[in-house]
Amino acid sequence: MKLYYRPGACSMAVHLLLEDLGVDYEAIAVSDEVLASDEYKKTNPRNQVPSLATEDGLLTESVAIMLYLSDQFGGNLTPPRGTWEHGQMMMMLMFMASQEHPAFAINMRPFRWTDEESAHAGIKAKAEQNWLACLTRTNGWAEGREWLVGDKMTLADCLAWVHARWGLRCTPKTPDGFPALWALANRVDALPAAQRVMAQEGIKPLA
Ligand SMILES: N[C@@H](CCC(=O)N[C@@H](CS)C(=O)NCC(=O)O)C(=O)O
Repeated sequence: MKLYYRPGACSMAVHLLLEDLGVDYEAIAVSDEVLASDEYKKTNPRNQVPSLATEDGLLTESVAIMLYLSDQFGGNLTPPRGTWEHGQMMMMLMFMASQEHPAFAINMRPFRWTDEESAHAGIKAKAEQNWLACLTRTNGWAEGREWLVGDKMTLADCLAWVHARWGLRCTPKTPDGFPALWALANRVDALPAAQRVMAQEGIKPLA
């Protein structure tokens, strides 16, 4: 399998799962140039990461890739299907992927939502408000617990780790504004699998 990634992007959650599973894979860093190319559209039609190339074909969408890998290889990061814990994990993953992530993306690149330059600052500000509201919800889930779901780490923690790091680029930053989420991110960061992922991606550990 090949994982197409960019350092610190949402692909890092998939990368962490691959390392945790201990399966055979190759991680391919996608440069700015390759990401923008027509050729790369064959790997990801939206010119984004992650994409996972498998023997059966290509998969995109971080949550779909993580669930596919968990179904294929098992591992310890997914509660059994049909349990309350699985439902909770899915709720959190879908929330982070469909609401939290877009809020951050719109804040970072308002020019993708309008060509009207005068509107960019307003869109940016509103998106940051939305992002912070989303982090408030995620932080609430993390309060008073070691992991987001039940008493074990799940895929939800993998994605929360990545988003908590993105929150270092907004105000208030994650450590000050969202301490429970930050503590969770630090717990994930300290895991040997996460340390290996960061070493491969050239990302600085939090501590
Ligand atoms: N819904 C997609 C979102 C993918 C996405 O937005 N990827 C970002 C990195 S986190 C990306 O490739 N950004 C580069 C770009 O859009 O130019 C998923 O969860 O996989």
